Amino acid sequence: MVDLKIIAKSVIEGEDKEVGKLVQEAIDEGMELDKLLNEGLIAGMNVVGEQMRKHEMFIPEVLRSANAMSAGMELMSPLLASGQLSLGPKVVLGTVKGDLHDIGKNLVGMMLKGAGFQVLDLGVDIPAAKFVQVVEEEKAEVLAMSALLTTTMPEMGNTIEALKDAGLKEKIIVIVGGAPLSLEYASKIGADGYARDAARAVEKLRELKH
Ligand code: B1M
Repeated sequence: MVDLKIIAKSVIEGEDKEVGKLVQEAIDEGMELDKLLNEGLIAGMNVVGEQMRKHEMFIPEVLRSANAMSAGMELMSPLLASGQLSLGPKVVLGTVKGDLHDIGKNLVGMMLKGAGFQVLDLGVDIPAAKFVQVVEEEKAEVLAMSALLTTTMPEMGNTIEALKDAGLKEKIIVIVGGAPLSLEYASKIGADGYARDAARAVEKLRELKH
C-alpha cells in the first residue's frame, strides 16, 4: 500500500516525478481519491504553506512543490472527471484579479466536471469585467471564483457589483471559495454560496440549483 506520508513528503520536497509515480501506484491500488488528495497531496501542500509563512521555504521551492502537486493532480484529473455523462449547467470559473494561485481552483474545476457541470476555466488574474463578459456571452448559470490572498478577496465583491451593474446578478448563482474566505465574508459581499473545499463546492452548487 502506498504510504500517503511519503506522497506528502515528496510534495514538500518538490519531487514531481516521485509524486507522479506514487500517485499512479496509489490509483492502481484502488486507493480512494479523496484520501489520496487530502492525506497525500493537500497535506503536503499545507506543510509548504506553513513553512512559507515562517520563511523556512521560499518562492522557487514553493513553486517546485506546486508543480509536484500538479503532477499528481494531472493523473487524478480524468478519474475525478469521469462522472461526466451529459452536459450539465455551465460554470464560469476563475481566480480573481491580482491572484495567481490556481491549484485549488483547478481542483474545484475537476470536481465540478466530475459532477457533470460544463466548466469554462478562465484561468488566473481575471478582472471583474472579463468574468461579466464571459458570463453574458456564454449564458452561464454559475460563476465560481477563487481567491487565496486577503488582498485579492475584495475583487470577488467587485465582480458581484459588476454583475449587478450589468443586470446579471439575479440570473446567475455566484459561489466563492479559497483559504482566506469564510461564510460570513461570502454573505457580506452578496455571494449565493461559499464552499470550504472542492468537494463541498459541488455539494453547495447542487443544493443551490434546486
Ligand atoms: Co502563495 N500564498 N503567494 N503562492 N501560497 C499562500 C496563499 C499563503 C497563505 C502562504 C503563507 O503565507 N502561509 C499566503 C497568503 C497570505 C494571505 O493573504 N493571508 C501567500 C502569499 C503571501 C503569496 C505571495 C504574496 C508571496 C510573495 O510573492 N511574497 C505570492 C502572491 C502571488 C499572486 O497571487 N499575486 C504567492 C505566490 C505563490 C506561488 C506562485 C509561489 C504558489 C502558487 C502556485 C499556483 O497556484 N500555481 C503559491 C502557493 C503554492 C501557496 C500555498 C503554499 C499553497 C496554495 C495551494 O495551492 N494549496 C499557500 C499556503 C496554503 O494555502 N497552505 C500560499 C493547495 C490547494 C489545494 O488549496 O488553494 O486553498 P487551496 O484550495 C482549497 C480551498 O481553499 C478551496 O478548495 C481547495 C481544496 O479542495 N477552494 C475553493 C479554493 N478555491 C475555491 C473556490 C470555490 C470553492 C472552494 O468555489 C468557487
